[in-house]
Amino acid sequence: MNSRRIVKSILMVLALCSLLSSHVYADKQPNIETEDMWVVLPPDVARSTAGYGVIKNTGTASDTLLKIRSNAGTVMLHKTKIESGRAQMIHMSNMIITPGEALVLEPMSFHLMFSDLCPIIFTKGGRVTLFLEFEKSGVIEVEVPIRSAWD
Ligand SMILES: [Cu+2]
Repeated sequence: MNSRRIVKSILMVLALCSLLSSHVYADKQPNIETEDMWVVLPPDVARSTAGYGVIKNTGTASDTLLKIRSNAGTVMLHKTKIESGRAQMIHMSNMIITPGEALVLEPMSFHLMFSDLCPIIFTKGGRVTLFLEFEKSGVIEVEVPIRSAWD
């Protein structure tokens, strides 16, 4: 190999590297983070309870929340809607979170609805493990404290 051919092949490798790295840089990704998540400690007679907090996307691409599971019973994403003076809860089968946006879970709005409660887990000071399944980010596991609504 003469020196000109060596220089040429080095230049080709460099060009290829910069192409690859610019591709990685341009590849947009979602980044899901949770904040202040908590579950309401239900009264002994209750069959359901709610969970609140913030699920945000700090990445550069949208992601869709497809499913939520927990170790403490069935959990669904609900939205409370006021219709002719009455509060109704709507099951949201999925939810798109765009970059820089957050799904805010709070009373009278979006919330996690737990049913078929596992009584061993729903104790004061207990924790619920949530599995948030996203289209691109995959399954995100979050440990969520159980608190009394009056604390
Ligand atoms: Cu609900």
